[in-house]
Amino acid sequence: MHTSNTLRAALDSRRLFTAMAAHNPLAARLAEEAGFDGIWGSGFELSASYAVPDANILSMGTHLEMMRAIAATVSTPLIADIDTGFGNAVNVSYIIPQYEAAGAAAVVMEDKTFPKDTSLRAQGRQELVRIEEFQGKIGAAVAARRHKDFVVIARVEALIAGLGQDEALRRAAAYEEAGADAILIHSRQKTPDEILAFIAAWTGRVPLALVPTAYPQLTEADIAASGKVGIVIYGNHAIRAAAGAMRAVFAQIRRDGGIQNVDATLPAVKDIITWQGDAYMRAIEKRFLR
Ligand code: SPV
Ligand code: MG
Repeated sequence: MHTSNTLRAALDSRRLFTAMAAHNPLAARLAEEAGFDGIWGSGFELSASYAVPDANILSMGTHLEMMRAIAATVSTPLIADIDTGFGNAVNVSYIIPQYEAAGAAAVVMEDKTFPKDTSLRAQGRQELVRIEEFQGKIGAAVAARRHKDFVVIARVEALIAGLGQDEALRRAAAYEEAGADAILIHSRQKTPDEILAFIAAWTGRVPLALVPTAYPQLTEADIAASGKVGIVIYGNHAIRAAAGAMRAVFAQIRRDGGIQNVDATLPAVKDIITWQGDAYMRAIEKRFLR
């Protein structure tokens, strides 16, 4: 079974699907081990791991290669963040089969102009394309998929751009009409009110997807209770955990003048060896090395 079948079945079941961000295969493996239903192939995380802003500084090829590496490592569905689709509807037609071939189960494409600016930055440059143009990009994505269950998620940035609920609802309905399988509605308000108002007003057939980074008080139980949200994406918790932990450990080693105190606080080298997939390699050795 292809991972897009798994994701499609989860969406059809209306059970909440949980996706954790990953910027490399190790993070994806740990997320899978922790019990998340899938992986979010976050552009923000990958950009941060290259120490550049999440503003189409990295090429599509860099993101695609990371998606290939992640999909080769985990067996849970990978939802690839393709930003604005790296161009117009023509570009989208060409990249969707590449993301499918890389092993993604879904893409999320947002209705901003290329090059985008990141959504959660205060005073970011948030410019949206015309509704008709984005409908064309969704149509191109849907027509280009090779596997019928590959999931195309349209992301509405109207609330991020400060254009209000009416514009967000108008865009979401237009994107559903163009063939989107789900609508990701994004908000950077510090309380969930804006998102809850959108959910209450949403009368479309397709499920919604949320990224509750800015309003972390909204739990999975709250989200599931709405009955309209199919996916919750934790957008940046892998890179924040990793960056925070590295910073603290590096500072302590400098303070202590050595690794004598931090050592016991870190995962053991044998843990890393396990997460590298050592057991798999040893089984191959045993079977084939003569
Ligand atoms: C990402 O993780 O790259 C996202 C989510 O697109 S956000 O950063 O909140 O825009
Ligand atoms: Mg992104």
